[in-house]
Order: sequence, then structure tokens, then C-alpha cells
Amino acid sequence: MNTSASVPLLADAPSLADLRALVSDVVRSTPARDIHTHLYAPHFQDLLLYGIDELLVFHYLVAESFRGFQRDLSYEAFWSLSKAAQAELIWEQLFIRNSPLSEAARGVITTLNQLSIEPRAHDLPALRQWFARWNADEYTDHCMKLANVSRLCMTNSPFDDEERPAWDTYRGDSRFDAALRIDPLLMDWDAAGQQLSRWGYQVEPDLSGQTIAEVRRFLSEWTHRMNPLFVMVSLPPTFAFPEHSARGRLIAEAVLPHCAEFGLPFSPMLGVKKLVNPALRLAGDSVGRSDLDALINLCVQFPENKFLVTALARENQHELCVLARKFRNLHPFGCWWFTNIPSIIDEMTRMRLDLLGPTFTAQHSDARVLEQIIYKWTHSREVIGGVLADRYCDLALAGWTASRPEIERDVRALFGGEFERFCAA
Ligand code: RAT
Ligand code: ZN
Repeated sequence: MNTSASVPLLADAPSLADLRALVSDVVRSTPARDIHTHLYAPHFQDLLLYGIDELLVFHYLVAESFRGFQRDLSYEAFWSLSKAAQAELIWEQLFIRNSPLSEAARGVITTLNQLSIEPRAHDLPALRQWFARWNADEYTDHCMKLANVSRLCMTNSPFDDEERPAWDTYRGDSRFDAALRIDPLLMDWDAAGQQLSRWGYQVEPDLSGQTIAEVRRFLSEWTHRMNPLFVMVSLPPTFAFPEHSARGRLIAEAVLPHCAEFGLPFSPMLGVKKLVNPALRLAGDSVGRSDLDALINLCVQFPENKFLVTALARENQHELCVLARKFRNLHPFGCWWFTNIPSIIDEMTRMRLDLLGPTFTAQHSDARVLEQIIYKWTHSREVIGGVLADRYCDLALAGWTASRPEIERDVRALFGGEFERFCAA
């Protein structure tokens, strides 16, 4: 922010300090639509995770704990422990032996604090008792209120054996949206095709015959069942398009025509290197730079489709913004996973505002445990609020003082409004 600029503020304009306070208030009080989480509506029962043990065994914290665990604790020994025992080890490692300075560790403290729990005043058994008194339905409302989140989008996989049967009896939940996740279909066609055959679809390993039509029938049936906001997949840094592969053909001939027919965005999440350390299981994935030419080709070759995109590599963020300037069927969203840390949220939000104005979705939580929406949105709002305050101050110094309704409009756009406009287009 350039506070020493010589352009005077208008006489009746708020001071820069007042403007900062106003922006911060708007960012805190504007509800966010959380467009990507791994949370489930209470109907899905045990799939909705909450409580102190779940918070502590979050895979981000597992990865961090292993850096400090004694060498004689093998990965397998850790995984063979009960969840409570794993949580105790992580608590000891990240909160007692060290200060919880990392983003994910601080997140546990922010969460407890906003739940009105003094973390140092309790041991884990006492904390467990506190969480055990809630029922899932009321607790969902409570956490959404504390996080100031208006809706949560789930990640829904027809290939998940635990989740699939629950759809038979699900009648919707006004707090939750669905997203149709199809990683197995695109990343492991051999196995997914066999599964589709077992479910009665006429598919062939080489995609011949009725295969494409049958994959579309599968997608249509699940789209009717789930009523998803979009169709999503996470892809490796090596993803290319077009591509002579089952994945390339399935995207071009089944997934994108399906999305166009139902008016759904396709959401490639780019840049995950799966299981670079398989022993860490869910915590073992890493990041790599993607070649965004694949995205250019998708946007050019499928102008009737909409692409809702996030990238994992910091190095891809600038190019993604530039591409969004070129293609209005491309909507960047969120600071995903390893980029969901204050230093990078700050950098990405500034860059996106510089290049796109308020025409992107600033953040999603990626929460896997219900209470995480509290810290993820609190921390993100702190950073995004600071970036926006700088920006409105710079604008005021340039001669345009935004009013409260204008700031509210812009923040609503960044917290879900632009996403809704993009989906409706
Ligand atoms: O951020 C995460 O929790 C990751 O493990 C992934 O789930 C990622 O967000 C994804 O959706 O693939
Ligand atoms: Zn995710």
C-alpha cells in the first residue's frame, strides 16, 4: 500500500484506517459458500468426521508429525495404533514438544479457541468429552455459524463403497451441495471399467462398442441422483490434453459432452503427485508443476464447456490467472492444499485481483473434519481481508473510495457470487 501518495482523499471519505476497518468487517461478516470440502451431510453418518481425535489425525498433521517422531517408530507401527493413540502421539509431538507454529497446527488452536475451549486447560480425554456431547446435526449448524459459511460442497464418489449406499436414502440437506468426483474413472480406467461392468454397464477395456455411451449413462444416472454443482477430478502434473489414452478419450468423448448436456462445469484440479511416499498413505501426496497448455486446449476445443480450475503448484498460479483473462469459460478457484497457507494465500489473492479483479473464487476450505471450516475460514479471511484492505486503500489514494455496499458486493463475488454466476452462465 502506498500511504505516502500525494493524491488527497475526498473531504467526506473515510480515513484509510477507517477504510481498513470497514473492509475487515465486511470480510468477516460476509457468509462464504465453501465450494470444495470433504465433509458430508449428517445423513452420511460416519463419513462426517468431527471431534478432537479427527482434528489431530488430519493428514496434514500426520505428515508434520513424522518429521519429529523417533526413527524407531515405523510408519506401519503408527498406522496400526488406534485413532486415539495416533492423536495422542501427534498432540505430544506438535503441541507439547514444539509450539504449534505450522498453519495446520495453529488451525487446531484457532478452532478450539473459537469453540470457547482453552486448549492448555484440558487434556485429550477432557477434550474428547466436550466433543462427545454434540449431535452431528446441531454441531454442523454450530460450526457453520462460527465459520460464517452459508453452504458446504461435498466431494462425492460413486466409486466409494461406504458412500454409495447412502445415496439411496438421501433426500438432500439445505446446508450441503454435491460434487461428482470421478478420479477412478479417469485415473484408473482398467479398474473403473471392470467396476462399471459389474454394475451392468456394457463397457470394453479399449473403449470400443457402446463404451462411451455407457459411461455417459453412468454419469447421467449419478448426476440425477446427486444433483452435483460440477464434475471434478484431481490430475497429475503430467496431465496432457489432447492425449491418446483412455483418460484423454473419456474426457473428450464422455465427460465434457456430459457436462455440456447438463450445464455443469468440469473441474480439473491440477498438479498432485500421488503417493510420493506411499508409507504415509493419505499424507503421502506431493506437488508438481503442470503444463497448462492442456487447459488452453480444453478451453479452445470445448468453448461450450465451463472449466472450474485450481492448481496445486505455486509456479502455476500466474499462468492460470493469465489464462482466465483469455478464456471466460475458465474460473480459477481457491488456494488448494499446499497453497492454503497464509503466505501463499496472500500472494495468490493479490495476483488474482491484479489480473482478474473480483472475478474468481478466493477460497475453499478443503475441510475433511467439520470443525476445520472454523480455522480455515478464519485464517483465510484474515489474509484476504488484509489484501483487500490494501487494495481499497490504494484505490482510494488513486481517487476512488469504495462504499460499504460496493465492498460488500465485491466480497460476496469473491466468496461464492462469481462461482454462482459462472455456473449459471
Ligand atoms: O487437501 C486435501 O485434503 C487433499 O488430500 C486432497 O483431498 C485434495 O484436496 C483433493 O481433493 O484431492
Ligand atoms: Zn480436496
